[in-house]
Amino acid sequence: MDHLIQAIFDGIVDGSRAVVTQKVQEALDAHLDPQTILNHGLVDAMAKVGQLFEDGEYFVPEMLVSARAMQEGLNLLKPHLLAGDIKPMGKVVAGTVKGDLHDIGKNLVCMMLEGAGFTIQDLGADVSPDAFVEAVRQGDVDLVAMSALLTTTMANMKVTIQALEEAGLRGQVKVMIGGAPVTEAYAQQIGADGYAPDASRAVKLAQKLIA
Ligand code: B1M
Repeated sequence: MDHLIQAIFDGIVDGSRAVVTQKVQEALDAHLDPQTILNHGLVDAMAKVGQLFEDGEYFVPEMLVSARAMQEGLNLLKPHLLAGDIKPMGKVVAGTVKGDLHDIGKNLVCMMLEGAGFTIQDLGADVSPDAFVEAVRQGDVDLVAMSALLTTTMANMKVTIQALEEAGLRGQVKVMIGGAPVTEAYAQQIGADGYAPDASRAVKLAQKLIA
């Protein structure tokens, strides 16, 4: 079974959508745990891609094809990550903040939240503070979930919280944040209600925040 996980890992690193699709399907057919496929096949491989980029071996095009391969794998895994007996939870407005195009982590968080019964309004990537404010203004939102992967775009989480305050909407919603450069201390510093380091802890945090 390990050879399948290794093949998925290699498929992501090589940016081969065909290999990833085929091997994820084979792993599912072989009844491998979807969480194991996700964490060791897909997520670990993207960390490796990041390392290769840092080492100057990969450039943006390589990161992009790996990201596309990863998204294919995630799409296949999605139905298997959703819990069987879902009870309806609150509504989440999610997005990657302005200036930031990294959406895989945010997609994964949305997927897991959906699996836990939350209704998701996914605003996508490069989402302006105004777009978050407008979505909250439309009503019925319990939680705003913001993702950032760049140290340069993290600051837009703070700007978005300020925009919610200025619009008089901050009191109506909880705000949670995450993404590789984000920390608990940063969440406290900018007045977010919580921070989660990964998608499964994002689900636990969301449940806690709206309880
Ligand atoms: Co970019 N990139 N990238 N990139 N990229 C990083 C983030 C980087 C760390 C790579 C590196 O140097 N090692 C680096 C950032 C450095 C920094 O700021 N400190 C970087 C850079 C520099 C850049 C560009 C500036 C490169 C350039 O143009 N010179 C550029 C910026 C573009 C922009 O956004 N304006 C850029 C572009 C890209 C691509 C477009 C090519 C592509 C993204 C494609 C896409 O997302 N559709 C890309 C990729 C793929 C990466 C890496 C390799 C992988 C990111 C990823 O998808 N990881 C990344 C290196 C790395 O992270 N090791 C890198 C997998 C994903 C599942 O993990 O997103 O961390 P992650 O999400 C996790 C947690 O963080 C958490 O849960 C998720 C699941 O466990 N989480 C949350 C995320 N959001 C959350 C929200 C929550 C809670 C938890 O609550 C709301």
